[in-house]
Amino acid sequence: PTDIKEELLAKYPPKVARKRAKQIMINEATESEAPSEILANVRTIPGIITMRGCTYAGCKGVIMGPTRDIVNITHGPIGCGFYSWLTRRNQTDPGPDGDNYMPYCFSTDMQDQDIIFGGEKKLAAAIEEAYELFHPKGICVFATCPVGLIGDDIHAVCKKMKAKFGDCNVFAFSCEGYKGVSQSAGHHIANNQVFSHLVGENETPPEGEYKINLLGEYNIGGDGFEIDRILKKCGITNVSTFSGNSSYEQFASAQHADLDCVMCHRSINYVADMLETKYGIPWIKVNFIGAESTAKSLRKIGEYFADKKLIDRIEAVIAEEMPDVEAARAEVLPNTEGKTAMLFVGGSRAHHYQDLFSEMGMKTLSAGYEFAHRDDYEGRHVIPDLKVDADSRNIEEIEVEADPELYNPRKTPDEIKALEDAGYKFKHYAGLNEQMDKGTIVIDDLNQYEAEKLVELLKPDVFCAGIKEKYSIQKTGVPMKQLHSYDSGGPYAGFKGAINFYHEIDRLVSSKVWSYMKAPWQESPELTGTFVWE
Ligand code: CFM
Ligand code: HCA
Repeated sequence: PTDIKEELLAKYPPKVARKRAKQIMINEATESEAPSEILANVRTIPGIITMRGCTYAGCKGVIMGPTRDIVNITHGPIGCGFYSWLTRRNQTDPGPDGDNYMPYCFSTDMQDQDIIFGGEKKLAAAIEEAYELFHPKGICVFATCPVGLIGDDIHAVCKKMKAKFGDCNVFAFSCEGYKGVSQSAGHHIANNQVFSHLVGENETPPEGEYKINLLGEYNIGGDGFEIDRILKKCGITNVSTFSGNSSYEQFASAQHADLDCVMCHRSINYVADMLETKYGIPWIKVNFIGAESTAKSLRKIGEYFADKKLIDRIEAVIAEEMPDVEAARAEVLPNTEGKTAMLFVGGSRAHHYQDLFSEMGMKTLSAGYEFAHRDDYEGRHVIPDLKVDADSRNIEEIEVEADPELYNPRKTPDEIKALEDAGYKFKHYAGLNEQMDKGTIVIDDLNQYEAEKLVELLKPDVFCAGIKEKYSIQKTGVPMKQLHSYDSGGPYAGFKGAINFYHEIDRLVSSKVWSYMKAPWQESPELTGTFVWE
């Protein structure tokens, strides 16, 4: 692996190589006493073709994109709104008469004259038009790069419109694309605003027993539907998902849950902390990617509520669901066992999907995140040591205190301690490195050049990443699976999702088509020619 690291760096100028060297790590797993740090959440070096997206994408597309009954208006040139319009395959189920604005792409469609003379009037008119047409519960406005550059005051416009309407919550996000080093800053900006403008608004507690919130699940390819099916079967009430298949009311009711379950640690862990501080809701890390992980997560929820009725029901559900999973696993194992994978996805999936691959007997050779932070690699214990630089300082940390009326610790300190003494872990995430084998290669903010080089050197049986990587990887003759949009597939979460994933990966790694990727002249030298420059 050390040679591979050197090969990846060999072509870079010395300064670039020095920086990239800190973002490429030969995993020491847990054996080393002082595992080395990885450099993460820092700017991409200009000129490098990164896999990352922008802050606006993380705010508008990722966090707010899946909410169906808020009108999300992009204040900016049309490309920003268009790109972030359902390309993520976030699904929603409004029911027979629920509002759903997701099929619309709302934008102020800024033109040159708006950049020169200012876009506030156009924005106010767009908000007004949306209000007249739909009378939604909420309207959100998202800043794109030019908005920040020309200085439109989107918050003032929203405040004015909110006061004017009286019955519509209008607020804005300063999520200009350049605001942070990646999508991650956009998550933070979005979550802070949802927390300050929306959570806690609905005073009536929802019906149901064993109330949880699912934080950091975005219903891509219907993952959230499958998780909700399982939770419901277990008798667990999901008060609100942040933000897959979400609605205005769900966000507004989140304070009524008794446990927060965090799926995607990167995009939302700080919301779990804020919900605990303000309302007294404890949080745990869960993972519904992988059948074993799903069972484990359900048991963890059961243990928290510590009610025999719930625990028995969870066991019954697992017992009922697992035989189909095992049958599918037995079917694919002869084809998948011993095969290898690489996973480079945004912030969580590069970790979570390793569970599915291990269930199939497949080994992860190399993995990394586009934009996660050190805690997502090394575990939450590094959080106090994280470097605060100019870029991270740019992202507002909101001050949260216990709510004078609504703060209600769900468990007494003694109850928490009893659970912890029995090995139960609150607020705990060990990160990706710990789970990966010693000697595997962990790479932060992988780029196009390194991706191709890695594939050339290690020839994985499947490479997982996003749309920008898809075709360049396939051209090397290695099957590529998108772990963002799932191509056209999914769900892959929960029990049924695991079955889908096993079959999909079996199809990819067993197909012969990839061995025909060489062009005829690459196979037969008599067809090659030399280009001569006259
Ligand atoms: Fe969390 Fe996500 Fe991900 Fe993410 Fe994303 Fe996504 Fe992703 Mo694409 S919230 S970090 S910003 S799990 S959109 S649903 S697939 S990069 S790994
Ligand atoms: C985003 C969204 C994205 C992009 C996926 C991809 C998603 O980061 O803006 O590159 O294929 O999941 O849709 O991560």
